Amino acid sequence: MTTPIYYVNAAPHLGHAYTTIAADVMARHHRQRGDEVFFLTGTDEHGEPVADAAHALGIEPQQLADQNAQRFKALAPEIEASNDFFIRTTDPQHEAVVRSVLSRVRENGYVYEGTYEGWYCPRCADFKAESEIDEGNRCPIHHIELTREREDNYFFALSAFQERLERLYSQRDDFVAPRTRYNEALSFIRSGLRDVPLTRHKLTWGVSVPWDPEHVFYVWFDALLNYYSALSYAPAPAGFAPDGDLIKRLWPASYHLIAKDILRFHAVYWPALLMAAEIELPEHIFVHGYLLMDGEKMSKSLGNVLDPFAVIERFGADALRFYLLREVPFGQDGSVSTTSFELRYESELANELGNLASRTIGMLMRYRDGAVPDAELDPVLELDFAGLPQRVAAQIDAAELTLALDEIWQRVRRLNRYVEERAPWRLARETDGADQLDAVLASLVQGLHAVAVLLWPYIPASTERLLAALGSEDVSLAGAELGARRVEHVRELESLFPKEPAAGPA
Ligand code: ME8
Repeated sequence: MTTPIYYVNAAPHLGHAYTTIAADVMARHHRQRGDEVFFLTGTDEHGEPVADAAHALGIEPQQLADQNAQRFKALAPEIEASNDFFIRTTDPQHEAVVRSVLSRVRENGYVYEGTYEGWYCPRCADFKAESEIDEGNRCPIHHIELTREREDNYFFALSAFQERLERLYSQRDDFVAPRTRYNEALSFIRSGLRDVPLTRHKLTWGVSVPWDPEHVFYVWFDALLNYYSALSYAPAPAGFAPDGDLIKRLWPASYHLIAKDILRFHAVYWPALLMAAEIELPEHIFVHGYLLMDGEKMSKSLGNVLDPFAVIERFGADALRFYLLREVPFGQDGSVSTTSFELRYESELANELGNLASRTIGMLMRYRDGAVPDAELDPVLELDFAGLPQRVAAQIDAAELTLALDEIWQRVRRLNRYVEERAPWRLARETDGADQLDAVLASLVQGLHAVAVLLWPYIPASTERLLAALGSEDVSLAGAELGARRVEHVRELESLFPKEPAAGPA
């Protein structure tokens, strides 16, 4: 499971946090299923975006890279990302893999010398096709004027892979998801592939080309190879054989998660490059949309960023994770704002989940001293929960992280309705209500346990607190079947989502 590696030309922002959070949800979900998971993220440190930003600050690119890589590295635990490794493309081990793989591509006959001329966006580090250019000769993403570049380069013979890529897409219709992105990549391929520069002559900030040290590799080829190179030197995660070869064990990657801005690099260049190097292709590329503020893609260069650190400081990382995956249908673009964040926090996390947990535990304490009655579960609830873990898993396998969350959230709401319908406080007053009250309390707490396990990938810290109060630490997905793991006793729980969280800027 991988995220893009982020440029270190500025500090991390919410867009970066978003992809890493989504990848983390998937990584945790697969760990819950008992799958062997290696979750990779990191920073992309070479190329023009970083060199230009450093020069503007009057410092060396390496210095800027060191500063900002630390900030990206620090973001991961802040957002509760459980990544197994953090790669930096200035790691010498990564650079060595780049040189050796790209030399193999050359030995295989896919590299030649030529002259490139075209319109270039230094912020994207990308040459733009005529059809992509905005009015005023501007970059459609960064809105800056494009520069005309003419350079003697080594080229990668992308066009040699036209047929093989078309075949790949026709044989594997789940190679890119969602479908709109699959279609977009395929139509780019069908429109006719042109060869692309593999090296840059004018730049010095990059991995030097072993057969011609006057050149550095074009940053995208260096960057894409991170997914592969990391496995050659990352330490084995806990539970893996300590001296095992991670490439043999884990390659090909199961899921590359990206946003749509870098689709072409991942869905076209990357498989072609791997074919040229005779390396197995990844299984899936999952593509999400943009977080928008004021209708624009949030980005460092546009300056319209919502600071994830500030949000986390006040509301906690779980609240941010939940909000992003709930508010923006995963795969589509969606607007985010502090107003809608606060609304969801209060109405859903505090009033729905928080209340469900506190009233369920509160009633068990009040009526049964915290002991969960050993009663038959209510068949009505059993029906409502039947097949839920399987449905959630199927949604996540289809890159539907928001729909999966909604499946779970409907059960949170169902349990709250169940409390209202069965009114345990009334049963407690009735002289012959004890058996019924037992059944209602037992059913409720088992339902709460099931949703806590299912929500764990999304909101790990709060569900771990909740599960601890239910006397259970096991988060494996099998425990999300209603009643699969009996809760016997509950303990007091401090409010999961306080209504007045720590004040501060958000
Ligand atoms: O492109 N909405 O790095 P980058 C959603 N280094 N996601 C967003 C976002 C937004 N507003 N802004 C950024 C690069 N992202 C290259 C990648 S990979 C081999 C090299 C996320 O720092 C999203 O995942 O510009 C997007 O694809 C990525 O950050 C781009 O990060």
